[in-house]
This record gives sequence, structure tokens and C-alpha cells, in this order.
Amino acid sequence: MRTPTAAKPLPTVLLTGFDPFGGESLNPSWQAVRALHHKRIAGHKVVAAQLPTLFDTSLAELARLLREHRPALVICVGQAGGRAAISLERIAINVNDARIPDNAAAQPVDTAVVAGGPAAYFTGLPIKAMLQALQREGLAAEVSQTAGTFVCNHVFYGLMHLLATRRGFSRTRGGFIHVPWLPGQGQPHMATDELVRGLRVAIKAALATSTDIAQGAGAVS
Ligand code: PCA
Repeated sequence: MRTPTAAKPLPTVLLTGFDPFGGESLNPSWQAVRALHHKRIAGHKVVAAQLPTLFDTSLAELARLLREHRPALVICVGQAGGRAAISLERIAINVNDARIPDNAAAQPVDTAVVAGGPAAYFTGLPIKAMLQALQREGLAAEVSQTAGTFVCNHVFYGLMHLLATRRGFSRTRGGFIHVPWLPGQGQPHMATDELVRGLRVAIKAALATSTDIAQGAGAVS
């Protein structure tokens, strides 16, 4: 007689959003990612988690989440007030240069995210395929060439460095998406349900595309 085997757990997609910063009362990245918590997308289970807008502890928290969930795909999401489209970030740079204080009043100027690390990392996401998928759905989307030099770039660079250097993560893909303000925060804005739909479409495209149409890879030294 065959013994029943336990169902294999679904592979995980880790999605992170940030808490509000800069005196705002909400952060669209968290509003959008939390709506996808425990949803299934293309045979994967989504886990959504919040990162603090802090230079000091955001990366330790991300590293803890990676160890806990061992995701197949990681997408960190942040607010980019003033942008009009879902921004697929191409490159993370090894610089912290804060124009405003973070939520613990830290404001590093021209410091490294990782001392001695490469100058930059390209995203591990198939951003051109994701862009096409978003535009096909009629959603405002773009490839962005900079995630800035505040906590979002810090987390993006730290994520790519962790995936490149920590044992056990060589097959985990990751990257960063910035989202516009929500209505009420300022202009231009996108509605929460559009952001949620956009993230779903972006995740699906990332899972369906192993090699991007046009993609750099790895570290830039
Ligand atoms: N946006 C900030 C940090 C947190 C967030 O949501 C940024 O773009 O760096």
C-alpha cells in the first residue's frame, strides 16, 4: 500500500512594503502589498510583510524574512511620491544619501550601503517583460533608472547583495518596484486597487519569464 505523502508546500513570493515616513499617515506600498497577503498567484503563495523606513534595521528585518520564508521571488515595494506610474527599478547603487531623515531621524550622507560592496547591482527581475504585461493591462508603468538614495535604494541594494552573497539564495530572484502616491496624498496618484492589480500582473509576468527580453545581470563594479 502506498503511504500518503504530505502535500508539498507552495513556493513563496515575498512582497514587502514600507511604513509611512516623512510625516505622512500611510504608505501606498504597504496598502497595496498587504492586500495580496496569503493570495495565490501562478502556483505560488504570497507572503506580505512590512519593513520599517529605517536605515538601521530595514535590512536586518529583510534578511530575517528571507531566512524564514525562503522565497522563490522577492519584490520590495516603496512609495515614490511625484511619479505617475508603477516604476520597475533597474539598478540599485551602493550609496545612502538622505535628503530627509528616516523614521528614527537618521540622515546618512554619502555613506555606503555595504562597505566594500560593488558599486551597483542590476535587478534580478525581468523588468521588460513585466513592463509589457502591465502596459497590456492598461496600467501606467515604466522602467526607472534610479531608486533614489534613501531607504528604498538601501533596501534594494541590500536585497541584491544578500541574494548574491548569502548561501542558499542563488536561485532566489529579487528586485524593487516604486509606486505613486494614493489619492489624497498628492498628484499624480494611482488608486490602491490599480496598484494591487499591477503588482499581481507584475508578479505573474516575473514568474512566467526566466530570461528577460533585455537584461543586464549581477553586480556592476
Ligand atoms: N519610499 C522611500 C522609503 C520608504 C518608501 O516607501 C524611498 O523611496 O526611499
